[in-house]
Amino acid sequence: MLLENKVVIVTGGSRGIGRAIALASAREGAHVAINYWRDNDQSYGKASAVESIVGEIESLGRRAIAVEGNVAERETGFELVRRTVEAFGRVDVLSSNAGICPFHAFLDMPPSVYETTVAVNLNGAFYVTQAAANQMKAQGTGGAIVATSSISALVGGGMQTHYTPTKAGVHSLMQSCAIALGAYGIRCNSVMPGTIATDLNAEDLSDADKRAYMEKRIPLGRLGAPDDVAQCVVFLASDRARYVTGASLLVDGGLFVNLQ
Ligand code: RM4
Repeated sequence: MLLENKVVIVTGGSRGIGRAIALASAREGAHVAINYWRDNDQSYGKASAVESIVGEIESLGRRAIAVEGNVAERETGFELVRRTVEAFGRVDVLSSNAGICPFHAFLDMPPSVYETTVAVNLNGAFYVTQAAANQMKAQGTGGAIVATSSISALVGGGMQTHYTPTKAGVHSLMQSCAIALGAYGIRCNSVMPGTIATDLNAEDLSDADKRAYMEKRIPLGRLGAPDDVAQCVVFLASDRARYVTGASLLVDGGLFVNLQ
């Protein structure tokens, strides 16, 4: 078990990549605190999504709590850590995963779309990392922070001018936190998912031509699955990555390197 009896916080943990991270962590022996935030996407029926992930983790013989909160608000991170410590006594791993990508053209993008994306993806990552790192420092036994950045930290997207800078920022945040927190034995790394089939991009990929274009560009010939990313997060969170900090790991099927 790579995370035996570790306590793992996952933001955005009820759906998509975050849900896979929560399950993969529990399968490796962790207890999990799942952050989630209501949204207008009723396809999951938020309560059912949250209840089902908690139930799946408990069926593995592990404990789980669900804590609602918008990571864009600074207090959410500190409340999430407080509730986690209240339930499990400590925090060993933070998966700073919550993020949104409302695809939108650049020239007519409303300020609200830009500002909300920055607030959730970048501000949220900063605040929850700060809260978890303070708890880890107080515990005195180190810890691991793994942020979900993106291939979009390295390359652009015409409909993602608001989103790609936030993913570049998350990547850079982990690099600087690795320096700031190394003295406390807290490792900070990021994963860079490529095109992973989740509800984040379901609408975008519902365009058959777009989906075929993306699949053709990926050397491994398929879109990623959430668990493809989760396995890499578990590795970076585990003691197998004990000498890895400030690093980033592309999880993209070869998409980034595929020029021709
Ligand atoms: C990723 C990448 C994918 C997109 C998701 C939403 O960073 O751009 O292609 O589907 O974001």
